[in-house]
Amino acid sequence: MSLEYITGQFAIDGEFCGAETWGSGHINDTYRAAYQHHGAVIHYVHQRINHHVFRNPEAMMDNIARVTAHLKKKLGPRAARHGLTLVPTRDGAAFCRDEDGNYWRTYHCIEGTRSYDTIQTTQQAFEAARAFGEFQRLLADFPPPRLLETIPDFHHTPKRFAALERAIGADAVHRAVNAKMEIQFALEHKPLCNILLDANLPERVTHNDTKINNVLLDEKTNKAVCVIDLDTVMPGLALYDFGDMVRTATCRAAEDERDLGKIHMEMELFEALASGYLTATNGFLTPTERSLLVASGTLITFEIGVRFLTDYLQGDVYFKVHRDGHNLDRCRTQFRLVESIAAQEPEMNRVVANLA
Ligand code: ADP
Ligand code: GN1
Ligand code: MG
Repeated sequence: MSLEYITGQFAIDGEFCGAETWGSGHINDTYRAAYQHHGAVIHYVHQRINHHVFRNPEAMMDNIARVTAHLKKKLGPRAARHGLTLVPTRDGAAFCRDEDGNYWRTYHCIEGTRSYDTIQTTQQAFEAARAFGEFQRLLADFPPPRLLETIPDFHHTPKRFAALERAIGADAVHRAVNAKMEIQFALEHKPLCNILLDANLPERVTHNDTKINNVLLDEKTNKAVCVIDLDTVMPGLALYDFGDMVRTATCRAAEDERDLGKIHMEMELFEALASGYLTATNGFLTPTERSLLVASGTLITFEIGVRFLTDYLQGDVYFKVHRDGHNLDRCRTQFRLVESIAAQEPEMNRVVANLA
């Protein structure tokens, strides 16, 4: 089995004694493995990289190695718990390949933490946003060369929309008939696509996948400990990150909730989120970026909804699915959330103005 083979490849002292699947990401396969060393049990996180999604895993790992090294320098002694640490292979590389050609990497497991798939408290919203904001701040002086775009045009919403239009046109698996309302919603909201691109915002080093389960919180105190899932750290806009936080940390329902009555943007969670993000990014956000914080929430929620719908129409070729219609269910929650955010935009903007 691949996992057993790779446990021997990394520079880990100790004897492998078992692993469990870990987390609920839609792209990679993550395992938490236990090793015994001098009577103590030490955990490591092994990840099989989805190389259909990340077409250049070597370059992606080079990005991650550079980013984690930069964070380590900036964080100093705090780095062991507040930054991800890659475990090299026995040959000193950042990843290895198994007998099937899959790419694997390993991180130190950050103990005493957990991630949440859904937001539960205002404190969590504040903490997550503070951590992602701090992450951007620490990378504000990231030195050249420019990071590779691990997925080109990842948040280029007009191109995401064009991909949807092609999927509707092709209707490869004859599902368009099941998604008439969602297709109509998408087409009606097409003008949203250019909000951020038209604003001439500064390029920064950003995370690009700031959903709430991509930050580890302390199990006991709920304080943010570490930003994880660095595969899409690359040049981007600060608001891609804030937008995805609004998407995943202001609504208590799951991304794939079937009861759309549960999908609401909650002002209290938004206020905590904006407060956490502004606390950390005060020194560098421009007035234009600040003025588009709320709009970024609408946009990114729409964009991810468009991506789920595209994948549904293409036959579930990108995101992991666990039931029939899973991507359509996810698309529906996103589009409902777009409506909820859009309806509350004026009040959300007042909240931001008061915080500033
Ligand atoms: P994916 O790309 O599939 O989303 P992630 O890198 O987000 O994978 O990891 C999946 C889950 O594994 C996370 O949500 C988190 O709960 C857990 N995890 C990942 N890295 C670590 C780590 N270094 N220490 C502890 N838990 C981790
Ligand atoms: C994926 O890997 P994960 O589960 O953190 C996706 C994000 C989406 C998200 C939707 C590389 O994130 O872009 O916003 O699912 N990651 C990639 O839940 O496509
Ligand atoms: Mg993840």
